[in-house]
Amino acid sequence: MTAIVAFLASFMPQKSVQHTRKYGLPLPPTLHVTLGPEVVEGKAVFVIGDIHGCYDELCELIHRATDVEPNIVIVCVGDLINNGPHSANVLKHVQGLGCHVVCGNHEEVALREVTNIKWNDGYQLPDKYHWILSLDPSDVQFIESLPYSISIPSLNAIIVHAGLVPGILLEQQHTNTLAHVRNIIEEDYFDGDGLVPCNKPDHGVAWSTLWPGPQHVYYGHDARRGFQNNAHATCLDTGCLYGGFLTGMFINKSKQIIQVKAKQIYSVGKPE
Ligand SMILES: [Mn+2]
Repeated sequence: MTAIVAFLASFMPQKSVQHTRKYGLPLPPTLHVTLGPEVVEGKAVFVIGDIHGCYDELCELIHRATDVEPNIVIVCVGDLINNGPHSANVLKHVQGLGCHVVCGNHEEVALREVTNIKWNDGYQLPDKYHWILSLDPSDVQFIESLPYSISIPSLNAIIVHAGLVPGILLEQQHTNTLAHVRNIIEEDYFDGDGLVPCNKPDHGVAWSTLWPGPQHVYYGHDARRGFQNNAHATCLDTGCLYGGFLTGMFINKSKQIIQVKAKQIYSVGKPE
């Protein structure tokens, strides 16, 4: 089935995407970043799932990863922040370590709140976003600059926060897909819109089950389904925020997975 969907999708005309961003945010300077040999050659690439302010678990995960491979390049799938205990610390730590990060839906929310604070006199910042007030301008610039995908051609890998619609070129994928999609609704190709991205978990099927490759996609955003290892897509969001695990994976050589158990349940309720 997957092969058929991908085969059909590859023949459909590509609609040209209008690049916009949620909440009317300006686009980052580069939507799609490529890490070439000058960055990754001779190093182990370690991809880390959704952190959501879980700073202690992040430090432990990186410590354990560097015990395995001292020379690593770290790539984060986004949602570094919000709803967890130490969002600002996580932001500063990943910058200090020179991690490569893609933009998640929660980075967009943080930028929306920064804009609200800046332009709306007397804006009542919700309590859960008060951590934003401790950011330096350079931290905000860092979030503003985050791309929506990171490709590593030498490893045949793409890292995004949420996912992709099969049959659409990476450069033609909408930012809302890259940072929000969970499922795909299959509509008629002639009377409908073909493969339609959707972020509701109970409509359609997981996008990653339809993704045909050839690149392998590493992503997060789907704590409800948790770790998923499809033929050409691996989900690394294992709900640390909800008392699950923070997961990282070496994506060259060993494919070794390292997990750190959450120190506590930081958010109750159904994982998003
Ligand atoms: Mn997310």
